[in-house]
Amino acid sequence: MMETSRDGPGTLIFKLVVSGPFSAGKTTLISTVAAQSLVTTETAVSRHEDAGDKTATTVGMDFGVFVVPDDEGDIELRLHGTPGQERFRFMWEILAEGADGMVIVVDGRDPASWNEALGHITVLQAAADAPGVVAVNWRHDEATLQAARARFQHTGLEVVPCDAIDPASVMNTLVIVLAGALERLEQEDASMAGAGEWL
Ligand SMILES: Nc1nc2c(ncn2[C@@H]2O[C@H](COP(=O)(O)OP(=O)(O)O)[C@@H](O)[C@H]2O)c(=O)[nH]1
Ligand SMILES: [Mg+2]
Repeated sequence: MMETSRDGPGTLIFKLVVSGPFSAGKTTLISTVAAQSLVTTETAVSRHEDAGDKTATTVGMDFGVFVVPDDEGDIELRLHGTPGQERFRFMWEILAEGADGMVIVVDGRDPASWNEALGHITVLQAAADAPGVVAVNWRHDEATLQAARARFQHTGLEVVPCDAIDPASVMNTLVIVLAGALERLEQEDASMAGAGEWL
């Protein structure tokens, strides 16, 4: 059941989960479009973690709101970023509950990490029947996108190129997810209307 709701006159609210492997660009993607509202739990990377040159990591979650102006009232996308590491799996399930859409961020330079992304998708799709995309960050030339499409095809998620640091690119990605979520909403409205006839 969708948790989407009109919050007073005008604003339509969607819950989107942003997931994907460690360092793929989740926090970056959210902060690119939701910097003003960003709540993040970045902390120094502990020495036990293989972090490369990354100096901060997410231990909890990121949260940010991106508002899409719409003729019929604003559409508010509430972006919930999950911590990437497997030990935070329980958080993925909590954050996915009631989600209207998902964005799986992957590193196009590192196909080996896509298996981990597939694991995230399995957990998220079990927790929430929601549309979404695989956003290929960093490198997304045609060959990379083709490889990603082959790897993620069975998930039903659309594979899209995305630059997590580029607002226009992130907005494009979010609009694709939003379109899927709106389509679901219309389908549910239609089936609700059908159910109403029983009353
Ligand atoms: N140049 C560039 N840097 C990026 C991009 N996406 C992420 N980064 C950087 O890569 C590092 C890891 O990204 P982050 O968003 O923290 O990954 P997360 O673990 O998935 O949240 C950070 O230092 C980011 O600033 C991108 O599209 N372009
Ligand atoms: Mg992060």
